Amino acid sequence: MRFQFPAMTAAEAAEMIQHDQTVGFSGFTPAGAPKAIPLAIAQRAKAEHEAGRDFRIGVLTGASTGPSLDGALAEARAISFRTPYQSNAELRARINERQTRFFDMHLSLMPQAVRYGFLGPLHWAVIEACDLTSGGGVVLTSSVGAAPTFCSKAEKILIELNRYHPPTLLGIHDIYEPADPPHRREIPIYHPSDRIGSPVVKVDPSKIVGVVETNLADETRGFDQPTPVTEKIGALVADFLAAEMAAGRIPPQFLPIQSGVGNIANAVLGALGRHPAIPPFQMYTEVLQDSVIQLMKQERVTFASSCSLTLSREAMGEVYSNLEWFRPRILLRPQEITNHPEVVRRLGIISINTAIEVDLFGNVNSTHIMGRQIMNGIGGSGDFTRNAYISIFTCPSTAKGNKISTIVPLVSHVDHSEHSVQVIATEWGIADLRGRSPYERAFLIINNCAHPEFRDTLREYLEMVETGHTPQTLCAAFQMHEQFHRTGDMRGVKWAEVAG
Ligand code: 0RQ
Repeated sequence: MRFQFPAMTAAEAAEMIQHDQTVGFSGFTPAGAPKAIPLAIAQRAKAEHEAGRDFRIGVLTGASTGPSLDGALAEARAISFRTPYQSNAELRARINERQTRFFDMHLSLMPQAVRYGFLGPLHWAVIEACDLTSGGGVVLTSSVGAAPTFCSKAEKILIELNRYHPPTLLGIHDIYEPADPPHRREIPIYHPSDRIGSPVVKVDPSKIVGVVETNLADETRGFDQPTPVTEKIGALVADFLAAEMAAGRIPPQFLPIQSGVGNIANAVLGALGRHPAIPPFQMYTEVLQDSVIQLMKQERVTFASSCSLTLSREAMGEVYSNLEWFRPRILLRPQEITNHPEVVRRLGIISINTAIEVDLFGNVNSTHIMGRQIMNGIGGSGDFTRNAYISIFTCPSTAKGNKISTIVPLVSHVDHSEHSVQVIATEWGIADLRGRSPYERAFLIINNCAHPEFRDTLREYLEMVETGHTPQTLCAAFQMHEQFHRTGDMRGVKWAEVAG
């Protein structure tokens, strides 16, 4: 028997949401994000604006979403504030022109910030589900994100019942919300595959005020073909981890891997999967991309705990048509659990994330272009990096046709400090910063990771001072960035002119 919830159209659902309210949407990456209701809210906002009325809402999600959510609402200028992560070009533009207030948060902290009331009242939860069980449980779709917290804290709930996702997904989710202090206990995950919660989000049925039926695929973007640079970085990271194992610093059964989003992450996983010295391994991660599905089929990845299935339509089709095979191999959990510092530290995760720029001392900028324009956000990279067994950052050594060095004297924005970052990998090599002083780190990074065209310039930077624990020259530290602003090219900086 099913609960009888009012069926309605997306437009009718959107009508209920009022200007200035805060809405928590399910979804973590475009996986599992509602599509029809946010599109209808965007249309409503446009109509309100045309009628001369203000209409903007606060938007909370798990991480990024797809074009029907962040894209449409940003295009309609309907987002007053947004957290914790985004990756949509339209929304990025609104944020950088300060039309939308964005605050960049560690993903693991977002659900508890909602529960603690730090983000104000939550008026609505809009949740994509593949089924509503007779017991009053919501069966989520391809991600969990912060949906359980949104459901428990929101005043009212709207469900997008998306028939694209099979109801047989029941059992793939593991829903667990920690108690709040002073009653919080340990999170009882001792292996990536430990199941600790419920397969459904249990909600108060009286809060569900509408159900909108849809049949829509996730709006996940495909991947670019690997390039020589991404392939090289992948191979170097795989060789580095194999050497760590050979040296006895990674146990013979290996350790669980967390890997960020994007093409480099895909290439690294592919290389790990192919490496003859690396045994089949497990993932304890937040985003599961196509490469992991292929590695599971080859039995190179034996289990994956994730927050989302961020898969191309083809890979998703493969999982759904072989769900019984994948079911014992995949668990989807809330971001508060996938990214929880306690669990990351306990399991001994090897974290692999992408940097925008890295400085000579190991500080990493993952979020800002030239210190000012936000790209996406910190996402889960900080949750993992700070607590990892080995924390690795990857990036190409240059950007914009070699005009930008991603290795700089001082990062223009700090997301991950030198105290958390252990290993840097570019297409030129690996800098293992563990146990190295700032001065030693600087030479390792220049010699192993910087593009050859920038190495002399960076060495000259270090030679400007002979004392100090960290050889930094404040008046010159951003000279490469400054020159890029002036000329569009970081190459050929003359330090003497600056120092003089
Ligand atoms: O610009 O798009 O105009 O060509 O930045 O760079 O090399 O395509 O890299 O798509 O893998 O993204 C860090 C942003 C990398 C991403 C970041 C320019 C470059 C290009 C993008 P164009 P690439 P990717 C998991 C964990 C933070 C959060 C995180 C990210 C564009 O990986 O958001 O890891 N990570 N979370 O040309 C100026 C530089 C530049 C630069 C690159 N130094 N200066 N421009 N670019 N370096 C995710 C979740 O938590 C959900």
